Amino acid sequence: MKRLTFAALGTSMASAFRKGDDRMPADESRTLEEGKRRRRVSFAIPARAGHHAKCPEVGMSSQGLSRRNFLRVSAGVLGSGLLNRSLARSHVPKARDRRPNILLAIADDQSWPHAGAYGCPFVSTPNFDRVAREGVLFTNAFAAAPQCSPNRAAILTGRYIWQLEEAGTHSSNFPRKFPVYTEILESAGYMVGYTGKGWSPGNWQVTGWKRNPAGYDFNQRQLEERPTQGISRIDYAANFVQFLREKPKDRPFCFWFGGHEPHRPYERGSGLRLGKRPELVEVPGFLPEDPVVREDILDYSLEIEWFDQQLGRILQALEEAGELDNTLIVVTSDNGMPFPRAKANLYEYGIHLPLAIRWGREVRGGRIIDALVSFVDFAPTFLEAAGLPIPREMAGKSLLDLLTTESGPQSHRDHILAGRERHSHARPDNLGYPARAIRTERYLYIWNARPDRWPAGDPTGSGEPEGYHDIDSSPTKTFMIEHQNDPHVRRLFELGFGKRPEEELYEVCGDPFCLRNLAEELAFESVRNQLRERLHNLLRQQGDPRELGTGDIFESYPRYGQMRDFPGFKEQGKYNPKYQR
Ligand SMILES: [Ca+2]
Repeated sequence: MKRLTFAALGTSMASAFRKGDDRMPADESRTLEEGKRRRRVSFAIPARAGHHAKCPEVGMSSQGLSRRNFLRVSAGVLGSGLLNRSLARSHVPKARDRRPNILLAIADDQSWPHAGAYGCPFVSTPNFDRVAREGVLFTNAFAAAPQCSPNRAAILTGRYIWQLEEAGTHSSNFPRKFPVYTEILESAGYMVGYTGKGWSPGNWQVTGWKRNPAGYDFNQRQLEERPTQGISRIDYAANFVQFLREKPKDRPFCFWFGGHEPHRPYERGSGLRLGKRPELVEVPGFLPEDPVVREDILDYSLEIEWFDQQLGRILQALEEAGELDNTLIVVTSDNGMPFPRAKANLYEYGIHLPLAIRWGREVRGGRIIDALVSFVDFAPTFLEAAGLPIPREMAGKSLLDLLTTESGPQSHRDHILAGRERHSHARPDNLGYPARAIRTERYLYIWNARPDRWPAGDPTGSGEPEGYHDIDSSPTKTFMIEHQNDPHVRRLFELGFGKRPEEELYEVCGDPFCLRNLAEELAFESVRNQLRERLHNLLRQQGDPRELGTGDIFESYPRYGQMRDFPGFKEQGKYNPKYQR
């Protein structure tokens, strides 16, 4: 595969991100070239704890860009000739000659800054970067849940997890009654398939589905060799080619490429062994600075690169089939990195995810969009692109206007919502850790509905030595448990593993690692109160059982994954009668 030069651009942008103190509006789309030349970006690439990017100042627009700077940027865009193009073709025509194919490429457990296009210095993702360069790079895309199956269900249904009953909890079942975009497209004549990880983990058969909600299974083809023991044997690209071969020529397709990477377990030391450099790793501020952690992050980054290489092979197959430009391609992840205070947490590194979208000539390429977008927006986007009506039950909002409107400030939504219920079997009686969050451009407000419970799972009682089972087993987790009383680990251990107050508030533009809870600080009282009220109003409107006083129903839902030796209810695949209504 041809080596692309976009990674070099990403690196140069990375230094701009760190130095940048000048801001673009969050809802302003801009060109990558523009970003490169002017060296300005609107989001803070994470730096070590204590090094905080500036938040927008008073007197600037709410998006953080002064009127004067906005005019300068507009002039730059005009000078580049891009604005002229956009005026000539400002909207996608509604009626298309051919219905587009839909390709969703979704990694497993990759946090948002960890792609070359975002300036990450320790991962190389030329194919993600290509999609971003030839399409659009999103800097503020948010999962509906920080866990595999709940967020995947939100993608498929365009609904929030509190609207999905069993599918709102991890590794449960998927009620048959919820319409999913793959099925709507199939009814409209699309051929629908997936390779790798579809809607998972969980049991879809038990509720009457005849196939995985992500599509028909294409997982037969396997690799003869794989670079590490942690990487899946499934040959994603060969399975995609098989899918294309089986597809009748006159039918459009909808395909889900669900990489198993960078989900754990990793082959320990594989990053180092295959030449990754620990000194380039930027350890997020919520993790301790230690070689064990750096090497763990290297193993993670190696798997991100594997996913990206397979994406490259799939793009090549699309090109060879002559379908590249007639395919709406979405590249993203399902939740954040599998480390303490990231995956399964409503903090930035749990729900803020990478996203790039390409769609031939329908979406002008080379732009960065800072607008807030939610994963519940994907299903309506796919349906609208296919010329189909969007069911009323879908809570998301199509991204097509945002993608196809080329000039001027754009807005999509002024907040995103996310939530979590049960993750692993991590507490007595198979209880979960219910929490909800609202994220605006500047703030993240979290409501922990049961602060009496352990957010990462109970420390003991599982019959296993380590505890905290909502954190995936890993060298980093073990290191933090073993060193929890060391001075440089103690506070981070408390943040990642300890109990939390009912309310948390973070000013994420300056605190991307969510280390300083402002919820009890007097200066932020009115911000907290406003966000609290907004969140609860929205949840009430959407019928969230946690808001309506019937939230215990989530504790009743079956879990089909591994059960541990905690006291109380522990029957795999069964409803807990104690919490059924
Ligand atoms: Ca995942």
